[in-house]
Amino acid sequence: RDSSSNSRGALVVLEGLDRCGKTTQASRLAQYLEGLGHSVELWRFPDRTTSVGQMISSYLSNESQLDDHTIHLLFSANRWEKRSLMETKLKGGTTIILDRYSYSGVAFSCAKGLNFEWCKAPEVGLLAPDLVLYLNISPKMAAERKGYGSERYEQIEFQNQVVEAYRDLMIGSNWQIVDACQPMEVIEKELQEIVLDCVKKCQNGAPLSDLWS
Ligand code: 2DT
Repeated sequence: RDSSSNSRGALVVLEGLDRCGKTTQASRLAQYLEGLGHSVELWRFPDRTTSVGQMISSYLSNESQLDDHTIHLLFSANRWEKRSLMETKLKGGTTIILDRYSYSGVAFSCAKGLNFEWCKAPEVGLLAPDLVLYLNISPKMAAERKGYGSERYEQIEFQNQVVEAYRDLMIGSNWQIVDACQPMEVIEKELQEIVLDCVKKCQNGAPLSDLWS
């Protein structure tokens, strides 16, 4: 692995609907990079281990009710509380594979009818990812997968709204769209190629930047 002083890790985000296969693919990606000798960590948002994360978790499992704006800001706070650690890790050469990020924050809150710009505002200044991978699946296909329907947002009409919001976020972006209905191994290979290329670019000193600023 390249350990020159200005070599940094990559921030790689996986996004998509519930049951699109993000979590599986994120952990496979991390294993793959580790196997190549890269320093890599697998993160996810919401990070349910913090006290903010525990409030989010109880909301998601319908154990508590919160105003839509309030939960939006909690999701955002949950990212802000990890920002400095994230920066330290990346600058120290560790690549972070991230299962959901600000885009989920905006997409899910917009799907409830909150204003797009209002939703983006608290995310400004978080670290911008080097790569966003969107695992593309229709709400109908996702709903047919095992384990669907146990949490608050896992309803097909709502997921249709989420897709619309993700589409707004994709406009003018350079997200990589991957067909999430392909066999798992095919998706895995496709992701490996894209991510490895990104990791190499970041090693060569591409600077970190901020989200939406
Ligand atoms: P998981 O099933 O992936 O743990 O996600 N969500 C997520 C939001 O509404 N806002 C956010 O900022 C984030 C990160 C997506 C739990 C659910 O929480 C939603 C699904």
